[in-house]
Amino acid sequence: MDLTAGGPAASVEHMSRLRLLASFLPVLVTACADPPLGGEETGQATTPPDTTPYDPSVGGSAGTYSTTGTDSTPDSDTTPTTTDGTTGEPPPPMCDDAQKRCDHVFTYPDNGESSVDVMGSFAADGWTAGAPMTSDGTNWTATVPVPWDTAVQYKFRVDGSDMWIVDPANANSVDDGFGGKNSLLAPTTCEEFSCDSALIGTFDWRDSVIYFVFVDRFNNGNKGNDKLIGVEAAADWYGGDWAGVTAKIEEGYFNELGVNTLWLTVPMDNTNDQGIGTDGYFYSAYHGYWPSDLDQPEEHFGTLQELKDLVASAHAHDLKVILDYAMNHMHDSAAVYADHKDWFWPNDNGQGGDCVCGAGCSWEDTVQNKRCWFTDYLPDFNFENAAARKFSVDNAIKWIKDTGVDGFRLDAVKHIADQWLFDMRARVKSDIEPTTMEHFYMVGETFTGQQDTIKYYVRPDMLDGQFDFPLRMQMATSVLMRSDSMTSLAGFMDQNDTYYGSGIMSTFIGNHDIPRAIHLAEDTPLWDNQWTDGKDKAWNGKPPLPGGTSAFQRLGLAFTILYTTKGAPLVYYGDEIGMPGAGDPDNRRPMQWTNYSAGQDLLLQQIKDLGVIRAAHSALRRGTRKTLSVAADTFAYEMKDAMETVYVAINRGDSEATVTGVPAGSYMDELTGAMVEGANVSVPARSARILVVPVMP
Ligand SMILES: [Ca+2]
Ligand SMILES: [Ca+2]
Ligand SMILES: [Ca+2]
Repeated sequence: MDLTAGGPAASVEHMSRLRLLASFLPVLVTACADPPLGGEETGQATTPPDTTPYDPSVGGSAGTYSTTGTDSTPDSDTTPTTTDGTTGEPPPPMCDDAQKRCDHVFTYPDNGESSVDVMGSFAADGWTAGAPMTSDGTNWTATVPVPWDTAVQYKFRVDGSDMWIVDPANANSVDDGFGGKNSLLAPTTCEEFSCDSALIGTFDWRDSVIYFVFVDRFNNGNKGNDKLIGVEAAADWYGGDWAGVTAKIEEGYFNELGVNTLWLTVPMDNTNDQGIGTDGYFYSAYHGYWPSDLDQPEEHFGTLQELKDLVASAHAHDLKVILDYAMNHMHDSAAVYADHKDWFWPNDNGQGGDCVCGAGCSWEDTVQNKRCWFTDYLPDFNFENAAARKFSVDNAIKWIKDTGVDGFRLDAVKHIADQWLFDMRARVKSDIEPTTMEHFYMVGETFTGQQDTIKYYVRPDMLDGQFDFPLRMQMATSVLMRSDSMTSLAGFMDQNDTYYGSGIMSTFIGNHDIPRAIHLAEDTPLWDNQWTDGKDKAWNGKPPLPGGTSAFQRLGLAFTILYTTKGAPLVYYGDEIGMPGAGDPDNRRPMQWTNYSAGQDLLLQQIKDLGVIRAAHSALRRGTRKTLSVAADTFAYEMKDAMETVYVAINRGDSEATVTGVPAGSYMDELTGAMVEGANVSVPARSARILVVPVMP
């Protein structure tokens, strides 16, 4: 969505209570007039990036931005904060007993071992992978989610060797089948359980690296389907299409880049009407967020067969495909709106005014922001209405069946009734997964800095994950803009790493709703607010490609962190070459395919290298992160699983620095191929080292 960002971070209790009330809304809605949101024309937003309600793909609206749970030092002039006092933890996730897990702390006395892993029956691959333990000098410990109400057998593996030892502190044991014993943990239950993602299928979505193909702006494979509607070029259709994406798949562009998942813009037929934005410019529906016929493909993008061909080609090239699905609203030219007015909220705030978000109704109120219209020409589905909900979910399921896609990116999730998500997940489980035998990944967009609002939807009966906006904002300040320290980033990540439990978040530095990341990475950042929507330069004073290499190196550092930590990293098309652009629509320029600058070449090569390195090291994708050292400009951490440990040393500074915290030893730097000595690792300016113990031939 985008235009959203709105809504206060409701506590869960708050939200569910309001959801129950929602059907009585027409009489309950009062006080719909929000104060105007300030700052969006200046790029110095004190609230959210953007309120322009013409394009739900436009970057957030209202402000619930905050940095919940971080140790950053907010600047009251630039850091958006919530106006809503609600906080509160999300409820425990919902899942079957078979998926429930209780955290258990395994302990083993530290007698000077170099490493200890706890191995056992607690995980599907438990006896081969296990869990690495960490020592405080007295005891080795590891916190492991163990199956609900199920006995667990385990042993400790010492020094990574074949020496497996029963728990000296646990008298309960059973025969291990090899003439020895396994320690036995009695069945347990717990108040606070987690849910095992219990992924079915052959693809583990923790291994996903996502590339956002903004179809209209990517590659024009068929000039025969081009058709302009006559608005300014930057807001008109450009001509990119599914045939063009397929051509790039077959050229090997994505495989060479090292991504394995494509996110495609909304495929359904959009209106050919133009719509005016609050910036006074007219826009076409090139972005895909003005659907008018959910049963037809967008003719500018091609035919359904061409989309099927794209998916088939992607699969043949080991690429997954996820479709953007925008369920919140339709364009008012849609037949379904004419035929079923009762499936939509009226554009009426009950007080004699409209219910456009940010105008007659509020982006922030958790009842109003479910029913408000993003613009006065985008009727908002009322998914409290079971028939409307079924129509929408049926349609979403049909697109999966018709195209064979592997997942959805779901737009604006906090602007629809929760029940749509519950229904969608249930239908995916009953109608799709038994046939495909692969897990259908659903990642949501909730444009906010509030972690708890984002987390609310990350649960087995709703979403697998969401885009990690809070992480993106902290990365922008600490790595790109350097207005906050790496210490702040480390502190943020230390709590963010586990915040979403077993959810598979998509981590990112750029998307289509915020100005191009390269400009925050310039020696003097083009904006001084990480939340800016960049609209102040979207039409006039459009930024050029930065010269030199420093901005590209800083952006490369941000990607280095994303590619060496957990989550599904997202590359917004063109960010792999640091494409320039201010706010929407300038952040959606046609993809640049040739004539790269030295800085662009350097960044592109680094992204390719990072893809190879991430694929080669399971610890980077699935391991546990631990901060090893941090200072204003430097940051070191380890990523560890039972198979290996990888060390990452970052220096954002403009001169070479010594990064501490890596254990003494000799390492191979996977980025350069150089041999590097620990414990004090020398890292050149604006660069990183990814260190592994070299494998002896
Ligand atoms: Ca075309
Ligand atoms: Ca169309
Ligand atoms: Ca809505």
